[in-house]
Amino acid sequence: MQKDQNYYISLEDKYGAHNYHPLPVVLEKGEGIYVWDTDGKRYFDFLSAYSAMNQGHCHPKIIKALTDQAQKLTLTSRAFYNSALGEYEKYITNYFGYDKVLPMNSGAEAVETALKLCRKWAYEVKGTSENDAVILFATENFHGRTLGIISASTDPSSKAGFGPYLPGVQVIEYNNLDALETALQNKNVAGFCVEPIQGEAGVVVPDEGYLKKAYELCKANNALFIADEVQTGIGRTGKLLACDHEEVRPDIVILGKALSGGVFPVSAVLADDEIMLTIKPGEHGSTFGGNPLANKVAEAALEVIKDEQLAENAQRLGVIFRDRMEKIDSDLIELVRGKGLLNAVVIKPFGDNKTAYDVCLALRDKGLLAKQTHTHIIRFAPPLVINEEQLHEACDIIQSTIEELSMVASN
Ligand code: IF1
Repeated sequence: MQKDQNYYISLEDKYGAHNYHPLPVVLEKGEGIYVWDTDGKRYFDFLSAYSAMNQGHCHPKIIKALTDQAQKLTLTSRAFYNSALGEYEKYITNYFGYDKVLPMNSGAEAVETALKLCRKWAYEVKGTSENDAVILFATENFHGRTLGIISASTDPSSKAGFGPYLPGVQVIEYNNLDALETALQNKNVAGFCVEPIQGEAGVVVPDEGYLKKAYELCKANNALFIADEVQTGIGRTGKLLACDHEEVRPDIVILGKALSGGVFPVSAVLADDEIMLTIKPGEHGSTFGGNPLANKVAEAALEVIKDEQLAENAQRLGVIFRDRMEKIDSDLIELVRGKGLLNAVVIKPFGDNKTAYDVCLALRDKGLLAKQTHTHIIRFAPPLVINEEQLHEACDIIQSTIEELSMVASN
């Protein structure tokens, strides 16, 4: 018997932690760029689970890798070798051009792993005295929800009420090279952890050349450039990694989300031997890190990105999307920004204090799902498998929704 959406929503309200405030829609099925709610209504998915679904929902090749491996061996722990890990490690290190990979599960775990590697490298290679390492982060950063990571947050909703915080963390202004150069004068700085484009901050794209110059400043001061590509990586911004737009090869690359095509929690840290081998046996790990299921799923997910040229598709369609948004004749739109198919539209408050959330509700009613961030910004990030015709159809929905709300607001 078909249950109405409030049945599902009330269950979550009664039995689940209230750590989210989801848009009121209950999804039951996903395929490619579409999701369906429990009433069978179809939506364009323009959030892609925060860029985890670059390959589209339930991609057959990735699902096959999952189901095949699930019948054989799902987990051994790293107490023993397994036949899938070495081949995956060879595949992903060749794919991205690094000596080694440290496999983890969530993005936050991979970020924490990168920070531990950075500190270890500082003490064992750079020669920083024990417990004096400092790692730089950018204002408005988002790297996950662990106590270590939120110690670097400048967002009260991520940080407040969870103290005390991790020492050895310093925040500098994003997209400000002078601030970075000044901070690097402190020889205890071990590294700079940064998003090439800030996702949660609202798809904030730094000035052209920022990443390249930031990397050079880190190298000039014997500090590691750590790129958090959890959201921007795996083709999302129109290149395999967002750092590729400036031909920057980070010392440490952090991957997650679409590394598995949204099928399974898989994350990874890539680095060369000088950094990676500072962690010795027994000094770091995880029960599920490098499990056979994750290895096969991630390999398939990465193959799909290359085979279907999804980064190139994101690059081409991103230009079309931003052009479509910029052509919408509405004073609701303050600005449009992004790279590839990671884009955001900044909405001016309208009507009686209506915000981007109200636009998302209206978009939902018209069959397109997107989510606001920081009240006035709507992130638009469809799966990279979207084609030009589907993109225009989705843009038509966004355009008509915004034009109709503009009319209401102006009355
Ligand atoms: C939430 C945000 C996005 C990330 C970057 C690491 C992680 C994330 C650049 C951690 C995760 C997710 C987390 C999720 C919502 C979503 C999010 F709004 F929180 F900030 F995408 F922008 N680095 N981002 O974006 O990866 O541990 O989640 O696998 O926590 O609400 P994770």
